[in-house]
Amino acid sequence: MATDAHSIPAPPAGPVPFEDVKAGLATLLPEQDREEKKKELLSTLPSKTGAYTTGYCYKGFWLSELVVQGVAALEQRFQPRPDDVIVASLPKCGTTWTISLTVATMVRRAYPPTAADHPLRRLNPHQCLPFLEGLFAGGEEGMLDALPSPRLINTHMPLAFIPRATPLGNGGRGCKVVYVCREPKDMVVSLWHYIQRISPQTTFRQTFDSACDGTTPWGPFWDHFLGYWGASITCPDNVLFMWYEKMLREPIESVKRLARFVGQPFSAAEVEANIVRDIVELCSLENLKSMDANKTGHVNPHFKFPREALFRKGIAGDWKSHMTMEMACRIDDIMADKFRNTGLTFQ
Ligand code: PAP
Repeated sequence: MATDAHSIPAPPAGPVPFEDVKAGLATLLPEQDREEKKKELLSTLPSKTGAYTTGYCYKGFWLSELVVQGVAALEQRFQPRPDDVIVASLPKCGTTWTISLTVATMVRRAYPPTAADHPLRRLNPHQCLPFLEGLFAGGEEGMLDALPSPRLINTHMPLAFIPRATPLGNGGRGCKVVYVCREPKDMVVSLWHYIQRISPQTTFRQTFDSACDGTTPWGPFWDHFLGYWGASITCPDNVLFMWYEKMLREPIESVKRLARFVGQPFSAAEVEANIVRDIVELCSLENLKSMDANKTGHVNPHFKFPREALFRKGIAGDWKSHMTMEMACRIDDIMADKFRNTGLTFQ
């Protein structure tokens, strides 16, 4: 019997809003297996108890207990597809904004930015895509296999832990990584305000000292930045390096660059129809802040950061109202030392 092609529904094209599909994708490794593996690994790692969590140093990077749980599996087993887009960053460097812009750019055919049912109008941006290390930590990595391509994935992991994301670590075939970094002094200020929401006793000085000694979560910040910076130079088709400050100055150009990078450039007709401007407006701090989905709930079930804490001032230079000259010089000196001869600069 001849197959009627019209009766076969087309497979859903990605990226799909993760929150909408994740319940149907659930898979779990046996709890005991994960707990035992975690204990075994933790006992071998240097640790440091900070203000709201204990960090463990895994291959030079400081990870929380939860993240450590899945890091080895992630490193060994995460196999990106060539059309995956991974949004990577250190916390407080512009993750939520970059996720929003990437989601809005990549789903614009299914959901034009002015659509009333746009995922960013009903979900927190972080709910729109899976958090890579969260899935591996929870034994839920199988969910990734079930997602339609192109997949959009978020991570705070250093590039070293997703080695197959670039052609160098994957026999010549990488995926796409959009990395956003931020001037470290502002990153520290933003991190402190965020930590305060679950740990009000944490002082700015404590957060600052942790950043300077490299032990803030997923740090040291310099090694995190430099891993992706180096790859953006050697593999520019695979890693796009963005600066939060530059995105603030040039939002339209930044979104166009992002769209070209992920292989979905805006047509002249789309630009004419103000689609780029509409995406920038949809993802603006004020607009996202006003959405119900961003006013209630928590970012993740383990650390009870309120979602609304993801949206604060969103400016460059806030460090000036928090740091003494001595503090600012200390970070500037670290940057000068670590970034010397790398070409990485901040304006
Ligand atoms: P995360 O890594 O925990 O997701 P992340 O989104 O990287 O956090 O950082 C939050 C910062 O981005 C906040 O900066 P601030 O504390 O200096 O204000 C937040 O205000 C800012 N931010 C969030 N959304 C946007 C946006 N749409 N536009 C510009 N900045 C934003």
